[in-house]
Amino acid sequence: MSTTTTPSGKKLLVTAALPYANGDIHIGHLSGVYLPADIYVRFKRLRGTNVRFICGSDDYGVAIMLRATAEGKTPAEVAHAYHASHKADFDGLGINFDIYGSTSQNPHHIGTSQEIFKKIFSKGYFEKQSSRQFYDDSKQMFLPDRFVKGTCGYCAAADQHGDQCENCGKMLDVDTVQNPRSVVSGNPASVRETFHWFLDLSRFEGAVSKWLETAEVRDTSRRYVQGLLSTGFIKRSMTRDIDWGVPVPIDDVDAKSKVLYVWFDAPIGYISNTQQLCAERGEGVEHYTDWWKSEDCDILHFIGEDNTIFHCVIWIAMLSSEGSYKLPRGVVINQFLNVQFPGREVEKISKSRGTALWMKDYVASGENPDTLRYYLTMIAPERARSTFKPDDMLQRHNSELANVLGNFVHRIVSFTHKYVGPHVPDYLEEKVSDTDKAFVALLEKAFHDTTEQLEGYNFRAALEVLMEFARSCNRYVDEKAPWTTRKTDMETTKVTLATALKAIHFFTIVLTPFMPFTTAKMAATLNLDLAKLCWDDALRAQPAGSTLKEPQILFAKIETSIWLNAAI
Ligand code: B3M
Ligand code: ZN
Repeated sequence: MSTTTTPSGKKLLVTAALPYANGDIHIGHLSGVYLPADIYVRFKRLRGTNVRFICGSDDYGVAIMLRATAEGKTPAEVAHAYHASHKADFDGLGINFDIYGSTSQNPHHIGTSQEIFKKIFSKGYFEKQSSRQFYDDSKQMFLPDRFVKGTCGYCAAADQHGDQCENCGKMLDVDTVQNPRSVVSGNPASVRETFHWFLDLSRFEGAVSKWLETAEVRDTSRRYVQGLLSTGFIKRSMTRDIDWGVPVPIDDVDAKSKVLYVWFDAPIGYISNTQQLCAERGEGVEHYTDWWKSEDCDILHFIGEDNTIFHCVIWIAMLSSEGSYKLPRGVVINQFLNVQFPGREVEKISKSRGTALWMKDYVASGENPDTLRYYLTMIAPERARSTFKPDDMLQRHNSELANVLGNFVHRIVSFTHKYVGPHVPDYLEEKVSDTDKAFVALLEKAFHDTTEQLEGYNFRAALEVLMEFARSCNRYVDEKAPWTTRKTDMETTKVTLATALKAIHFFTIVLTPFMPFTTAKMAATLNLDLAKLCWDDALRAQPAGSTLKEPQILFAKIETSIWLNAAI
């Protein structure tokens, strides 16, 4: 069958935020970033677009150093271990990146980051400025924000990080933290003067504002960036006094032993991972420009709400000042996910409070990955925060996936085997009734609505359309009652079965972006090679006579799930 292309026919580079290599992946990460990105990529591939899906671990920066100090390891050891663990989690959930790179292991990352820094430097966009920073005399090191703890100078809350008070929310600095001490040694921290290279973001207000006019971003995100623009951008230091990162590549005595700010090198990880992918595919590293500097390719970033400023302001400023890269076509931003355990209040996802639900636990439990993919998509925090409820997931698995979708597929394939044998029945056109025609019209409408919602990044609405159609499928079968008509009117029964099988064929294709494990089973039952099918094939039926295998149980009913009592 044919393969379609998108109307524009452009290539597409999709990136998902690079998770910090200082911790594991939890449901909030999955629902906010990786799952919607994976759904979108699978959808666009089915539509015939040439897509590359880029991700990898974000290995540098203070967060990884802190974790290394806590675990008694080197930062590289910590980063490599979490990198491997992320990869296993994503594989287990069917998040199919073309590459899951690592900023500290990618052979191109340091060079590419330094090249971009130097280019921006040579154009005069950086300002060297001195600033006062906390210092640990015993360890002879500067202490970036999170390496210092002390009492908030505004509200007197104890034990606050050096950059922000969690109690009163105020930003803290060297003058507003009292009794500062080093997290590394526990000793009191002193203050020293140091030089850094600042990017004056206010010079890019015009560029960001222009980009925002045409960028594809959700309304909430657009308003947020417009809000930032209305208060004006500030200068931000793009260098740090730590030794885990990309060395600052300029010839200046004050730049020695400094590294790039992790938010400078991290998004460049999207580029260096593309370079590595091009090299791995034997195309040559230099072909990354086909994806990053070509009019023939669009770039789309998927991120969580806390990364908005970095992608919609700093990254746009970096790319604009560098000058040779394309700006992203869009940034798809989701809000945070909360959790609610049975009998408890809605809570934030928090490691320390035990409300973070880890991907590796779900994967190890052996529960159906598609149940989690389904539920997280149905509650996706696309426009507002939403709440994950383990009991709700279990209930919806049983009442929606098992009772509605699984049941429809199972009974139609079973009836077919029983009434007409193991193949798609042929039927007489004159036996097609208004009910059958109305049902096919519903299928076509579901197809167009789902397509439109997916093109608009409305993954939740797209899946709702499909589940609503699945309910119509059961109603159709109940109305046509093939178990009765088979006794008196075999020709009508064949129409019913063939029409319902058309719907199963439809689901096998259109549900693939959402639930790839399940549709692989459905494809096996229908003897379909999913790799050869495209999105528009969902409107076609399998030819009469195609053989069918025995149905498999797609969703067994479940009575419990690993997270039901997780935080009690
Ligand atoms: N590592 C923050 C985070 O994991 C950061 C994203 C980088 S994307 C270039 O939320
Ligand atoms: Zn405070």
